[in-house]
Amino acid sequence: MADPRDFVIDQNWQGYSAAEHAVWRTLYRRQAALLPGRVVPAFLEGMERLSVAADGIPDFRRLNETLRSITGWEVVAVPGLIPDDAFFRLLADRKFPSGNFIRKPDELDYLEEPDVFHDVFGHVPLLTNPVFADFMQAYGEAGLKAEGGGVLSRLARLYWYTVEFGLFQTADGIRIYGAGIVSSRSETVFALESNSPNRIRLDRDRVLRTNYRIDDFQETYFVIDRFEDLFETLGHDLEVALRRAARLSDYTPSDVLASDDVLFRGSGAYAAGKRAAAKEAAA
Ligand code: HBI
Ligand code: FE
Repeated sequence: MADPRDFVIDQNWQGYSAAEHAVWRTLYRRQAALLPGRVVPAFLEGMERLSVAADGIPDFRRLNETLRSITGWEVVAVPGLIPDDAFFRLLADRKFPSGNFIRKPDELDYLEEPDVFHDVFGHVPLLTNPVFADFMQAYGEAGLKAEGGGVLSRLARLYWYTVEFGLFQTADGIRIYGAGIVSSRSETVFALESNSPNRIRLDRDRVLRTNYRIDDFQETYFVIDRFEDLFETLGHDLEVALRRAARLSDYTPSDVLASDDVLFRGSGAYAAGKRAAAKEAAA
């Protein structure tokens, strides 16, 4: 088992350049203008309580003083993606690993590895919500258990379609809460306003069988009504469900099933356009 302490590094907050703080401010201002009315209220409350800084990349030591006092979570710096077991161990200990680097000014909208803007701006505000905070810890514990069983890829789908790309049905309409959406200007608009993707009520066992795309907007988003729904995905014999999902066939990211509770049936036009363009380029 990898020792998470081998991956945790000093944030070296003093080491950020003025240009790096400026990248944060640009991204922050874009999202702060876009999110009201589009993100769940709990996220905006978290942003305010943490004052996830408009003025530059936050110093984790200061951020953690506040975060620890609210839910006992803290942010720790890591150099990039870390092994699954170390990732889960940290979550189980209420430590959220954040990349300490920030994207370059010429890649504001797309990057492959999670940077400090995705990790802190995207993930940390909801860690002030007690139910979401407990879910994240429980997910880490479930991950540690799943490692032995060879079913981790299925559990990762649950994280992907909730923590990273989840939508939330509120009395005022659909809102975003997944960090991958919240930290992306283009996907914030796409996930809510495009006619292309499907929006389907979250069903844990269905999601465990559903492949996802890491290179483009999602073709299907799954919708919850309350953060308690997330917590419940980890009960109901999760380990049995993971083994079953690993035996059964996978669904593609665009499949819509007869058993789905479909809130919005997407046209699929965005993904179809991308596929046609790729074919053209290859021909
Ligand atoms: N490491 N830094 C970092 N951030 C992640 O989100 C992450 C990781 N390692 C593994 C991992 N995620 C996945 O296994 C989970 O998404 C399931
Ligand atoms: Fe993330």
